[in-house]
Amino acid sequence: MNESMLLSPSIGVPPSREDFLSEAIAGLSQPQKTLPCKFLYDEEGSQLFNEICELEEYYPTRTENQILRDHIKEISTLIGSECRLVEFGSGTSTKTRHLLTHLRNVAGYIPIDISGPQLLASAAQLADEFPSLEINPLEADYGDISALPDTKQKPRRTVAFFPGSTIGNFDPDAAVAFLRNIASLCGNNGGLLIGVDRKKPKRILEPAYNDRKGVTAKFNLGILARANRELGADFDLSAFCHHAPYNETHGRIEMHLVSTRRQTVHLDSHEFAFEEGEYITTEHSYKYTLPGFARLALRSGFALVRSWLDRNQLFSVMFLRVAARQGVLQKNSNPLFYRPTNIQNLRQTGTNPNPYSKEKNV
Ligand code: AVI
Repeated sequence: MNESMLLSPSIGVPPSREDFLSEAIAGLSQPQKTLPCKFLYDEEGSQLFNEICELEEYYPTRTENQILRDHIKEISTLIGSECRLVEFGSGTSTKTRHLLTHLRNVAGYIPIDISGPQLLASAAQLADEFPSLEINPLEADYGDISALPDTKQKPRRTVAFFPGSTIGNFDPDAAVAFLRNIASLCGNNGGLLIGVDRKKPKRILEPAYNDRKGVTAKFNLGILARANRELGADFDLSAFCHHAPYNETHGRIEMHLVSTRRQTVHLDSHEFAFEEGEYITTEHSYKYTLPGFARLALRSGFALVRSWLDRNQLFSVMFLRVAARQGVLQKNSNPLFYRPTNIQNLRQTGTNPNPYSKEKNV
């Protein structure tokens, strides 16, 4: 492992046991009990999530991969050469390999992930595959990054990569705050390549989050096992079950852990009473229409440049640029991106008529 493969320690920090404890107590004390989804992703949770990505019912991963493969030339051209590529929530960096193979003269790759062991293992593997690439892994809660590590080669621009529709795991106002931070980290001339899951009927969405093999259930229940292990809580895992309905009003999948009986759970000096049927919300997964996401991006300081869909129009990949202040051309930014983006007139590829495209319920 070379010098550049050491985790950058000072820029972002992974959540500590104290963070988990205080956030769990705060979440379980609310009228609608919650546990923050970031705590689903410890080492075991990250591995289970990798298994979810392979499930037949879970279409986002393979669909996004297909879109990236189909449009890699155009995507690489839009990103351009000599970029510093920053991946938020890099996991196994599987999707990035394809991008790194096609991008020209990459100034450096910065994978950011909350799970240190997985981050280091995949960074080490990438370093073998791309020996001349500078890789600066950052173990951190990617929602909490205040600066990015420098690269030895001066980048022409910084482009963030946020695949997998993880943006859907933020409630919309939090998504705007998170994207605003990315826009400021990328700075003038920056870009964002992002995967966004689309609104579609329940009959497709719900099986994706309630798989027959029970992998998602195990993933969800894992947060209770982690609270027992790390915080000394006494959740009885056999008295909670996984349920993930689609809430059409909010346009989101909601992951619940439903108490199957009346019970009391102890955590630190706190007691949490559950009625039978009462649930803890562990994750939201918002789905977007194209104009709906373009509006959210605009609120966040990004303008949509281009979007791509798969042939069944299940998933979208979008390229956004950090927006110039109104009417002002930014110094040193790429003139290619001065075209104003009209969200009424979005360009997208995908030739099939969209079977779900009512596009009014954003
Ligand atoms: C990480 N994130 C995009 C996944 C999703 O689809 O919202 C997390 C997940 N939860 C259950 N299945 C997948």
